This record gives sequence, C-alpha cells and structure tokens, in this order.
Amino acid sequence: MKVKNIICAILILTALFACTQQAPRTESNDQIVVKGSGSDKSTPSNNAVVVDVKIKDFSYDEPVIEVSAGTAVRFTNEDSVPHTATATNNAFDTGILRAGEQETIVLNKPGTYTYTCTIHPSMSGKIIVR
Ligand SMILES: [Cu+2]
Repeated sequence: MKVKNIICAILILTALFACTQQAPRTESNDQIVVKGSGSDKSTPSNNAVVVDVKIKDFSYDEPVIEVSAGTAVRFTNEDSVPHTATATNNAFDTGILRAGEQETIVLNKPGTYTYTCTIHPSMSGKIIVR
C-alpha cells in the first residue's frame, strides 16, 4: 500500500502547488505624478522683456533660448504655411499661427521647456527659463 500513499502525497503536493500559483496578485498602485499645469499664457507687463523667435523654413530661428522668468517670448510665423509652438509638457501653446501671425507667451516658472510644431513634429525648440 506504499504506492497508494506516494500517489496520495503527490496529489496533495500538486494541489498545494496549484494553490500557491493562484496566490492573489499584489496590486501595484502606480503613483500618478500630477504635473503642475503652468499655463503661463498671459499678456506681458509693460516693462517685460520680449524675446523674438521667428519661424522660418520649417524651423525656429532661435532653437534654444535662455530667458529669465517672466520674459515674454514672441513667436512669429514668417513661413507661408501654418505652424505652432507647443510645449511638450503643455506649459504653453501658441495655437496655429498662419503666415505672418504671432503669439506671445510668458513663462514664469524656471525650467526647461521643449516645444514642437504640432503640424510638423520634426520642428523643435527649447526655452530655458532661469
Ligand atoms: Cu510647423
């Protein structure tokens, strides 16, 4: 009757193994990082410094600019096709600028803001706010 006992033991072990395999998963509550939506699109004050970025030939003529917080950055589309300057972190968006149109944005929070043209994603620029 030893064989029967061994078979019995194997069955029990198999059952136990199956149970441990079905152990409840630990739920991972991934932390959701809420980024501050610094939509600092406002009109510059009278004494604000304005830095110009011109959009020409499918590129920003000043691809990287460094400004102090509160500086107004004015995008002007000198191309014949529409462009935008849209921050990848949504901090600002000029919206669609048609030929000759311009939009001014103000960034009050220090940081590095990369932006692209939503119509032509290969266009990119960077604003470093000190
Ligand atoms: Cu574009």
